Amino acid sequence: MLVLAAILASLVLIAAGCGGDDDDNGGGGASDSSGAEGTGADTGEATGGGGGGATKLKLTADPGGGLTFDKTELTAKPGKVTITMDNPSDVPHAVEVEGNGVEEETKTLTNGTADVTVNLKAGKYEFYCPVDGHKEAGMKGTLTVG
Ligand SMILES: [Cu+2]
Repeated sequence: MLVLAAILASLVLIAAGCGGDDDDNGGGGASDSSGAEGTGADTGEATGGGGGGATKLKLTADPGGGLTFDKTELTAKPGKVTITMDNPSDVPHAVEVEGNGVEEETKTLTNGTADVTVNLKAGKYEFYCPVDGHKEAGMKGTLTVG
């Protein structure tokens, strides 16, 4: 009987040991959560990297309400190009980028900034204000990518 009791006691200890292992597995689960956080950090890095690789350009509309941008020539490297339009006037403006199958524009606004991001290959593109009559009045220019 004493031997049997000793065996039973051993089994209980083994069972307890298994329980301990389960707890360790729980700890492993916690490690997985850390891994998920790591993935989140990676996404942040990827976003930061994309921002670093993108060309950022700025165009400012005439503060006095004239139909002009402050630049008629823009240059960028191939890839993502973000154009931020600053319109400090009460006249609504936007910026549209067009060429080589690309046609994207910012929203039209007054007294504020808007931006548009396009993925461009090397080549020449046109940028202009799509508001009626503004392009014809001179709110246009050339964006050279290369
Ligand atoms: Cu305009």
